[in-house]
This record gives sequence, structure tokens and C-alpha cells, in this order.
Amino acid sequence: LGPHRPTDPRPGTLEILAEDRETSARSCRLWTGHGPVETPCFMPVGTYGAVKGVLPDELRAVGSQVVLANAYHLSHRPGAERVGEVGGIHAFMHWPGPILTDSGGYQVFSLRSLQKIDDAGVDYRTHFDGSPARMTPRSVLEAEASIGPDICMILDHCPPGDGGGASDAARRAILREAMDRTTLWAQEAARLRREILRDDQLCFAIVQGGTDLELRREHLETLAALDFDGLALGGLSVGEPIPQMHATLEAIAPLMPRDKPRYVMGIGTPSDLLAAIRAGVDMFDCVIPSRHARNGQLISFLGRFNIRNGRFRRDDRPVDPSCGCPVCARFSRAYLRHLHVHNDPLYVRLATMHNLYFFHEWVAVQRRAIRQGNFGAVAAALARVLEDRTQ
Ligand code: PRF
Ligand code: ZN
Repeated sequence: LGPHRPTDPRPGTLEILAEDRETSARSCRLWTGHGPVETPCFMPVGTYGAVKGVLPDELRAVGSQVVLANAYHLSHRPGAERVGEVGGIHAFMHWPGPILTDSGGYQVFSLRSLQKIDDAGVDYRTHFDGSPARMTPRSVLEAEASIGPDICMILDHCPPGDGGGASDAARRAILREAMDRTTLWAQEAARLRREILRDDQLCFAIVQGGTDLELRREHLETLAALDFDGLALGGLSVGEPIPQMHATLEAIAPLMPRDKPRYVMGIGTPSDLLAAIRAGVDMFDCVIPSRHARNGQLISFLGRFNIRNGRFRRDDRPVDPSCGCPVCARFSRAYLRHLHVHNDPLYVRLATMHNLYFFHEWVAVQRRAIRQGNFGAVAAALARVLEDRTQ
């Protein structure tokens, strides 16, 4: 992995390597300016240009292919121009592979720092020092041009999934308004991207519409007609009931353009990933493995447990004896608990590596199955694993 070679396919090229016969699952290779991505692919979150506590070579060792950062956070700290001055985010963080940046629209809405939203952009107060700022489709692309990721997400409006307690009609109106505004911003971004971004930077649009299938279909159709390299489903896993989220994935992901990468933003649990892959999604990102690790939650084929629990004091087994990660190869539950109790930063590093390895492996098992033509059987086995696990 590393910078694009002249013999590599053009960034944005999607090779469809296998499609499952019974489900919508598929496996592809997406070419970026920093090498290929084998899909389905789970992307760890490194908001400020670091997956907390873990070195780039350690990320590689646990199976990470693409790292996600956030253009909003980097624009404020240390500043998009500052990242540009050092040669871009790859040089700054010393990650040689593909990088995707989220626009930050979602963070501005979810951090409740929102001031005023209009058809041209959003006024907000930064969550750093409360100073006023404005985000527009243009300002996001300009930040991403300086920061230099391989995949750029555009500005969107993601409303809360629980409707904020509103009636059905009011909820639909909220979804519709956010969706129409997201369309205006996407049209603007599609007009500007060729002028602002480099040729080898891919640009993805974000479909909204909550769990309303009619709105989703309409928005997907509108955005699919614009000049983007890939499409994402936003507005999922934002407080709506999980069965509704899975039903939306199942109905909408298969309708996304076949010849472009399909990304679902901010999911998910192992069960969410299984549902998304079955529905034909290629990429996802989530803070669960890294954030849960920091909180003491270790996730594996055995289930999820909190390492702080006293029962691990004398437990000299690895987190999961069947796990192939570099942490389980050497360290015991008792040692990890000890590190956690003493707030040793080594705990975060080891726990994050184990959790990320498990998420990558969970997806890699399905990727291999799709490519070998036995996804149905493997997905059924994984569903049984989920039922047997301790939550
Ligand atoms: N939009 C953007 N980023 C996101 C989301 C979204 O809707 C979500 C929702 N799950 C996570 N991250 N831009
Ligand atoms: Zn492990």
C-alpha cells in the first residue's frame, strides 16, 4: 500500500469480484489514490488523524485498510491549512493507506452546537471554545482539498432518528426538510468538486430520509444522478429502533448504484455489519471497537465483557483463545485488567488492537465467504454465533 502507481487502475475504479446468488452481498476492490480497498471493509475512526493510542503499523497489523478522520475536527485543530502545509493528512499521521474524511455536518448537528441552518450552509458554535463558525458545501470541500484524504464526504443534514418525540407527520416533515437541504448541498458540491478537489480524490454523497423507505428511494434516485464516485447512507443508527434500521438497509442498499461503492456511515455492532453486508454494503465505520475498548469493553466471538470485572483478576487466558490478534497471542485477561485498573495507557493500545482485529475479522470472514461463493452458510453460522454470545 501507498501512493498510486502509474499501472494501478484510476482512483474511483470499482472491480466487482463476486456477488452472492441468494442475498445482495457482494465483494469488490475499490481503487484509491493510496492503493486498493478490499470490500466489504470496516473502517476504524481516527477523528483527529489518530485512532487513539494505536500506531499506524499496529493498525495495519490488525487488518485496517482505510482510516476515517473528520474534516470538521481537523479544520479547527490543528487547522486544514496546517495539515496542508505538512503535505496532507497521510504525511501528518504517517498512515500510508487510504484515508476518508467525514464532512463534520453530522458532528455539528449531533453536538447540539447548532445555531442556524439555511439552504446555503449552517452556522454553529465550535465545541472547542464556543466561537462562531460557518460550514457550507464549499468550505467542506476546501478543507478536504487541504487535508488531502482519498475519499471526501460532502456536507449533509442528518436529523435525529427518534424524531425528537414529534408526531409521525411532524417527523416526516423534519426528514423531508433535512433531505431537501441535503440535496441542495449535494448539487452544490457536485458543481464545485472538480474545481476544488484533486483529480485523485473521490467524492461521495450522503442519502438521508431516516427509515422512511419512500423518502429514501426518492433521495437515492436524486443523488445517484449527480457527479459522485460513491454513495453513502447517512441518518442510520441515530436513535431509531434497530429492526427499522435493518429493514431500511435491506430495502435501500440493493437499490444503490451497482457500479459505485456503497457506504453506510456510523454503523455498527457485529449484527449491524452482518445485516449491512447481506444488503450489499461495501464500507462502514464505527467508533464501537475503539471507544468500547477504552471503556473496558472487550468484544470477540465469545461476546462482550468488561475487563474491570473482578472475575478476571485470576484469569490467565487471553481475551478470546480463538483470536488471532497480536494481543491475544501474548497477554492475559488478568494483565489487561491490571493495566486498566492502573490507568496504564498500554491498556488502551492493547484493548483497541484486539477489538479492531475482531471487527476486521468479522468482516473478513464474510468477504472471503462471498468470494468463495458460500456467504449464505457463513452468514447463518455468524447469526448463530451472535445468538450464543453474551451481550
Ligand atoms: N452524516 C455524516 N456523517 C455521519 C452520519 C450522517 O448521517 C452518521 C449517521 N449514522 C454517522 N456519521 N456526514
Ligand atoms: Zn484478540
